[in-house]
Amino acid sequence: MDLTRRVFLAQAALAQAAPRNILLIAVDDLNTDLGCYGHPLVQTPNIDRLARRGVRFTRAYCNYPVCNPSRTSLLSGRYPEQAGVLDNRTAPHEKLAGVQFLPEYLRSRGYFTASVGKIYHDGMDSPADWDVQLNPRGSADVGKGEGRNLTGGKFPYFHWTASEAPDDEHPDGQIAAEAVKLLEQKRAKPFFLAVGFRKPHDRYIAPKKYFDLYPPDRIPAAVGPADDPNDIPAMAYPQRDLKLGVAEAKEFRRAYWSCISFMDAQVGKVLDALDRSGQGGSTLVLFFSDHGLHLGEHDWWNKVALWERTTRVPFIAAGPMVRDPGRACANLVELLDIYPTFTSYAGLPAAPGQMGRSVLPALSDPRAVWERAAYTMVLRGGGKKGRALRTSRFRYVEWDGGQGGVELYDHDSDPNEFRNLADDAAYGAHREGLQKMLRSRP
Ligand SMILES: [Ca+2]
Ligand SMILES: [Ca+2]
Repeated sequence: MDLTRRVFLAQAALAQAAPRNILLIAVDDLNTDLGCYGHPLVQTPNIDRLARRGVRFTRAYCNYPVCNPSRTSLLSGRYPEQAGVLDNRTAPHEKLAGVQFLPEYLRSRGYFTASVGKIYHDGMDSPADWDVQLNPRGSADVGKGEGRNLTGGKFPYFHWTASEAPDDEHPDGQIAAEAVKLLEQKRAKPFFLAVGFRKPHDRYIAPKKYFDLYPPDRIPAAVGPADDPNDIPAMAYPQRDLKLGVAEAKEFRRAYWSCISFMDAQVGKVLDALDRSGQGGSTLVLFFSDHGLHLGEHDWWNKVALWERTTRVPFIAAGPMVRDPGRACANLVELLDIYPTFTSYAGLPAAPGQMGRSVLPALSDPRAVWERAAYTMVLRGGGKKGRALRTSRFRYVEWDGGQGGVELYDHDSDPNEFRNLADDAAYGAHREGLQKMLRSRP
């Protein structure tokens, strides 16, 4: 059967069956500091509620630890080097002319598609992607309130504000409100609604009531042994002039977590609207972040790194096929698995060139176990690359093909990646196997 005929039959099936709606909730710069991922302080009752009715993936990884390359990779279903987008300036389609990204693919096959907030890196959507695209930016007053820059102004983005403005004047409050309106509309087509929240991305601005959830005296100061950086290659750090004192470190964590709780409250508004709409039973909901963030681990305070803290992301799926809800699943997942997951749920043919695989089997069958490796890369100065593999047990990283250093961490004994075992002879066979696996990657 030729492709045109297959697409026609798939569209006909789509029109007859119960609508297979998709709600994608993307969060910017969110690590796994969430209640449902076991964080002892961070309050996220709404994301936790989604996890209770879905499946929470505990080993999900981004393919690039920066906004635009990560989002381009997952929206195209290609690894970053294949997509050719390794920075925040290159347009997603620049090297992929003619390739249908996820929204366009669903739209051209019968879906109503809508983007609210940040899905693509800002301003980089293709006109063919969306029926509706909304990007509320908040009122001018959100920056008013107590706060300060934590680096004396050296890094402008290290700024927090306990805002006096209420939720609905902030960009994320307005993004939730627009998503709620779209969920309240009746339409004949199934929908793909992509809601992209902006917090906890810097600057760390949230209404003051969320800061009040985190009394300063409860915020931890230290996060690892002082000698941790000693066995880390220099190239692993994007820069070494970013330092925070103890007071600033605690304020940074408090502000980041406050932004998470604020974002969580907005997620709750969208989930409530989905329930009220009566469409929850036929909607696949996927919650994820484009990459994680360091809060001082390994003496680092940002993203653009290849450790667990930046590459690991929350990834929660809920929908009508879930058996045994509330379960955690340790199967390895990459963000580029999202595209084939959605086309599989929609009952559509897989899009050409997809490098990921659907995670749906893990939702419908708790016994569905797979062993894969997650691949993440990052670009350093002079076009030099860092490339990392995460298997269920190890993280293996090569900087500049090994010339800039190698890292090997054993998660069975060292979940915080404190001890680099790359030069440990006892791990020689593991290192060799991982190197071979990494070098076979695109
Ligand atoms: Ca981001
Ligand atoms: Ca170390």
